Amino acid sequence: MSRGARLALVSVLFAGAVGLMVFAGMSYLRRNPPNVDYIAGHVPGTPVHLTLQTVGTMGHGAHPTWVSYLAKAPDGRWVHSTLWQLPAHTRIDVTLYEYDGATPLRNQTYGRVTGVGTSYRVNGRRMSVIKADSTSTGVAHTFTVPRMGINIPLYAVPSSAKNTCSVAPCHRSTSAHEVITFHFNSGAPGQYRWQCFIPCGADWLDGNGGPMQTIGYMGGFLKVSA
Ligand SMILES: [Cu+2]
Repeated sequence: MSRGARLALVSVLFAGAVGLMVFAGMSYLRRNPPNVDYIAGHVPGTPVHLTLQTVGTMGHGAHPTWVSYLAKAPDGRWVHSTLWQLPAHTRIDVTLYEYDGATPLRNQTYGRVTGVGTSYRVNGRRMSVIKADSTSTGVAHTFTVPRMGINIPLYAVPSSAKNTCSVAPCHRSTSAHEVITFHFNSGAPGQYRWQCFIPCGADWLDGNGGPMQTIGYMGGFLKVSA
């Protein structure tokens, strides 16, 4: 084989290897959690019940130590996903079971309830702001949808709680939790980014890496369509 032919062969093999690596990387990045569908079976004009939970550690899967959201699908299964398909112009009644402890607020703004009128309740009690002036109680996470002007601080389980949950999905009957309820209108069709704004990615730079940057854990999309 001539020198030129060998060079060409090596180039082709190298390009092939690079292509494979790029493909593998892209398919890794494309690997999204499943959509949770609240549109199929929805009766127009009736509210959608969106039941969520936040956990301090997933306890299994790709990242067992990460904090996470989970959603209860209409069939009652807990799904590890933050991509939720919602019908447009519909009242969304949210019940969120919060199982995690507090992370100090870096900005008191995220302790304020906005965008859901006076509907916000913690364990049935109406509140409009959660002050996180100590590390024993306060805010665990937020549910924030910037384009809708929604910020929901999630009241934390106190650090004195004994029966804390470490493996998701957590259960109300066995683990310490807070119940947060509110409602909002899904509005016009669109993809609405939502995320937690408490830097809860422990062990990452400023708490903003890992679960804070990964769809399926501390952020996702409200996929609103007609
Ligand atoms: Cu969080």
